Amino acid sequence: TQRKYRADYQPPAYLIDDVALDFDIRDTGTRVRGQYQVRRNPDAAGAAALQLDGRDMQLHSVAIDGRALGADEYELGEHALVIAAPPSQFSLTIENEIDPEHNLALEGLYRSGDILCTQCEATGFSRITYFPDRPDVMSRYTTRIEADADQYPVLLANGNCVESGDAGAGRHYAVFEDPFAKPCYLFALVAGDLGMIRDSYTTASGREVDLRLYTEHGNEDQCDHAMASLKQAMAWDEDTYGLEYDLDSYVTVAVGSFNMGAMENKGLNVFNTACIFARADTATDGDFALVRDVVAHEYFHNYTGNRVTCRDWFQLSLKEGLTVYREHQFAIDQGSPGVTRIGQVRTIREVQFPEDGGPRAHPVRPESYVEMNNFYTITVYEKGAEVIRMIAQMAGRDAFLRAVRHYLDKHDGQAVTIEDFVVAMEESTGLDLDQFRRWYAQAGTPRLTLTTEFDQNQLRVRLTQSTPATPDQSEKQPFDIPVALAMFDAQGLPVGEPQVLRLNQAEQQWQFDGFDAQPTISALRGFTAPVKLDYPQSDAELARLMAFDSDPVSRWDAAQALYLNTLVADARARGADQPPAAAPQALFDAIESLLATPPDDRALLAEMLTLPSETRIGEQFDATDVFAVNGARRALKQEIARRFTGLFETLRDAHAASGPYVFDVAESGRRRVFALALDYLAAIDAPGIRDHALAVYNDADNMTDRMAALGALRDLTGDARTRAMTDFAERWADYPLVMDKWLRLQASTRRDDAIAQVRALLEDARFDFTNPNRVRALLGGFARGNGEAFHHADGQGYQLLADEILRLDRLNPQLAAALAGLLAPWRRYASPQGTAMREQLTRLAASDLSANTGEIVAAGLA
Ligand code: HT7
Ligand code: ZN
Repeated sequence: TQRKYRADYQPPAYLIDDVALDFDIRDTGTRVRGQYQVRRNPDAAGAAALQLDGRDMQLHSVAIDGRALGADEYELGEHALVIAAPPSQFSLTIENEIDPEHNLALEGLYRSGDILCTQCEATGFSRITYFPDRPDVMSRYTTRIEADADQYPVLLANGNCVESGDAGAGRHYAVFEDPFAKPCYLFALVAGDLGMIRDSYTTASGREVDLRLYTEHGNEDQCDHAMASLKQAMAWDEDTYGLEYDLDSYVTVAVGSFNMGAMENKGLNVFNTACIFARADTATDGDFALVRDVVAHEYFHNYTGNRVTCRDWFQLSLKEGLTVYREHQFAIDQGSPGVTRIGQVRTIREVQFPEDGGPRAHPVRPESYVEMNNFYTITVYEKGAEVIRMIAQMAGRDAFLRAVRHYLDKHDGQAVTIEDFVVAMEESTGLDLDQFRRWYAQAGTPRLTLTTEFDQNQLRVRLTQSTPATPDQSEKQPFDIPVALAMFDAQGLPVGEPQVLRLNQAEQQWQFDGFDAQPTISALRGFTAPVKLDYPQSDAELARLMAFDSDPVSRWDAAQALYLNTLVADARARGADQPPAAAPQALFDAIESLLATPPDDRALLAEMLTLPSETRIGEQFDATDVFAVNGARRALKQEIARRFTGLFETLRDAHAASGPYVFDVAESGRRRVFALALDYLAAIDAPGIRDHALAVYNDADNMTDRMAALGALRDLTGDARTRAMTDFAERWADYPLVMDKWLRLQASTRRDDAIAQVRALLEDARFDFTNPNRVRALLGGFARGNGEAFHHADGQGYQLLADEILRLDRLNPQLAAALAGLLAPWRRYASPQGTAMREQLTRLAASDLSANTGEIVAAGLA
């Protein structure tokens, strides 16, 4: 396996304008016949060999302009077929055979239950046929599928069905034409016996689009929310960007075995059922929001990704950063903008910052990779979206929307680079993004410090920035960073206008005049840049901002900072075997006044009462002492619960369900507060809480309240817990996605024999090692959700994970590599944990690993 470098990009030697694919699906294997119209690329210099990528398949024949080539006329390797000097224009025919029934990597053509489906991004097409598997080769596709009519009554591929009929011997066929040229990673094929729901959408210009959503029979009643979300997304893209859908049909297929959330294949999206199914009794509010946002995300790709695509995979954030940004704006427009943004900020801080500070740190536009599948990262996606958000902020909303239109018009039908995008932004908005481009090139999270001086009615604000070294990048240049700032007086009234300071040097100073008294500063409001801000504020100042900052994100942030002050001090004390540090009265006073005058947005109240996660607390240390951090967080939670028991009971009762389930901002906000109150009461095993939670579990008409009850009961031993968990497992035995919730609960329960419990579940019939959703629920639920067992000093948690990574790597390297990512940042953990994690990485490194897992393990040990 070779490392690929961005700097080595060469245009393809040959272009393929038209592709005709013929799939003959049989129980024994699938025969693929591809006919390609190939021509020399006039823009390519140098060698004229035609490289066709391909692996894990059997080649039958190769022909040029109808003449079969002898084996000495091409070179067949493990990963490619090379024709040394073909004509400058010709028709190439390739016949090969693939084996979808035994494809557990879930790339290329594979089986998921009753469905045969494809996953081609990033390089899965080269598991289907020999082809230049790179996004800058764009072709028009015609696809013919033939299969048994009973076993596969539904046949689908990209574009419009132009012909279908009987193929004799109980078989049938269908032919599809996609009028848009596309890269092969957007190719899709589905065959199966499927149920379907159908709707239609009339575009702004009056075209009718046929909307169909397929899934295995019996699940149709879990698909309505996804369909409604699709129509919302279509309308939003028209209203916001003036973008109308461009084909006559938009087809979605939900499959149970899928490595990621969903795939935006042109006109034929394939989804993980976890990102489609949502019914009140089976899915939580969080699931409903996830489905809505992923459906919208894949739809938005139709322009940002499909109509304008990436030149090479180093440019992945071109489509993903922009599409995540569009998804974020869409989600914000669905209601509760503050709380939606808080969720986005939390993801950056709790997932992206650790990646950016660990062994796998890489720029939004990476410079090199071994296995592209390892680079579908939170940095490329979410930091990429934050970078776009900064451009949008600097340009202003309307100018930004116009600039995106300019980019899409200018590059329609092309495969382009992030640089092309930035140039289009500059051309349209007039912004100078010269220095700003460093956000794409430099890895690592900038650290800002803010200090103030107040003297004779004048406030001086000084900001500094520095970015720690990351693998392969020791020296960092200053970033161009927008830092929003507002000031408040002691009564909470704004002083002056909010400002956006632009920090673009290592150190800068600003002066503000005309103050009667020193104001309280609200800095980095709304999280204007993905940076860590070091601005020590007193508990009193934070309590003030928490009470009256006009920006909900900053109110929440002030609450988080207030909690963090205590949690960090306490974790530090515990880590040094000193007596625990007590929380200040200011913190309890702030909670009291929050409960006395809560914000109207109930979800915001819940957010403000939620303590920073263990990960966020751990991020404040160079090396985390997991037990000290967990201990500090648990102690503060219990202290708050003890002091406000009565108020939490009142809160719980005032926010209990009073009617049938509805998924909207008000109702889901109410349910969040209800769950939060249960959680606090359970933290101290408050009198009556077990029976109360069991009653909630029994009476709920929806999964959100049921999960709130189970979450509260999870760590409370006793009859109520056993009864609820047993009932849950029996009631939902036939719903794999619901059973994933159960697996997660089991794996994350605090108990002395947690590891034995996980090992037993790995053998349980309800678990399936070949299904990524099950694996993520059980092993992800354990490693991420059960800190004390996973990080137990005896290292058994790490050993369990490494055992399973080794087993999984032989079946599904993509998934195994993702799990290996949990061990890679061992340096971030204090010993003995850090050393024990490294031992398991070393053990993995000594094994015969896939390129995927090998790359992650090597990065961890570098
Ligand atoms: N563009 C899609 C990425 C994706 C993917 C990548 C690697 C392997 C499997 C995959 N499934 C989907 C998803 C998206 O960002 O919309
Ligand atoms: Zn995407």
